[in-house]
Amino acid sequence: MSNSLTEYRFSFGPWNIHEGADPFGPPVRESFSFDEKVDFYRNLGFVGIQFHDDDVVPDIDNKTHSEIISQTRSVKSQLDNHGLVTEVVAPRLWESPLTIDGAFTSNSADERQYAIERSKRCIDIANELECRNFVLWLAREGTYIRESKSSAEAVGQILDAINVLLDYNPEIRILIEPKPNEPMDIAYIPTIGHAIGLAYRSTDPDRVGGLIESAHAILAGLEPSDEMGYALHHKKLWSVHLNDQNGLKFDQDKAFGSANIRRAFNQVRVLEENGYGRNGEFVGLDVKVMRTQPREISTKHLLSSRKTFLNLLEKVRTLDKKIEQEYIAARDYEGLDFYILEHLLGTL
Ligand code: 3MF
Ligand code: MG
Repeated sequence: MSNSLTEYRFSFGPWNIHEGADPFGPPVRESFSFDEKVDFYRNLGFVGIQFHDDDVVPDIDNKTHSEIISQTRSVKSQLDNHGLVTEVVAPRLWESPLTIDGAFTSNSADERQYAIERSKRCIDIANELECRNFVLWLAREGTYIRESKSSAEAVGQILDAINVLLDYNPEIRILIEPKPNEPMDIAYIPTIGHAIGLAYRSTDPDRVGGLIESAHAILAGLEPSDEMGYALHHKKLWSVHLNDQNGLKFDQDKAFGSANIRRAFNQVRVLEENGYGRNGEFVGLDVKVMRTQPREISTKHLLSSRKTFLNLLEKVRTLDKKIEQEYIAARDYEGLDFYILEHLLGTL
């Protein structure tokens, strides 16, 4: 690893600019069009774009293969014109009437087949966008009641699907984005440990890794920076969705650092200290603006999350390693704890 400082590159998905609907209320802001969203990126300090397949090709299930490719090419040239690159593409496997009972783990063979075909189309899109990163958020791969499926069999079905997709395109890398609890009651692949276990069991372990979203780790009752450390050790942390979460509630996607600044500091710390970003990984965000925010200023959560990352990066880089090591050597973790707090507060 060279001694030069990592120049982090940031990404977000178009769904991060949204209309404020939640399960209990309708949209409160007019939509921005896809073109308007693309125009925002550079001004907000972002060069990477995260996609769902149907962000690129709306109504994808009713399009022919050649329509999918030509629509993707037009988005590619739009991105080129803006100096944007595609970080990841993910098949939106949780909205179709054919995935109500799960995608790769549906109890219907036809529905499982649909999920595979849809994922292949998504890989074709990634390929046209010159993107190798295929994200699998296994949204509906779980159960509302345990008795409806066999969990052991379901894990095999997910693994089989991963192997089919690895085989379909020899360039693509699969990034599993684990989440424990939503939209299903319980998910089959709830943590990064589960995801990495599957990676090693696949036909090409070097091409299966993970994406960790802060809030998803917190919702599993885990410490996001340690989850990241686990994946970093395995060289399988290929993307992150930084955000924040106030306790074990619904998936809040709060601005990074807004609920717990020290927890955010430790995420930046583990990324920085383990060379994240040096192989082209992006610092991805997955954040929602508050429902209360007026439309004209409904991208502030993106600006602030990126700035918080950079502010905390400065804190990581300016932490006095010598002092830190002295506290550790003396096993004075009380002293270290307070040193970190004073450093974060700027009261030293
Ligand atoms: C759900 C998520 C998703 C994924 C996205 C890309 C809608 O909690 O975080 O965002 O990040 O589908 O994988
Ligand atoms: Mg996410």
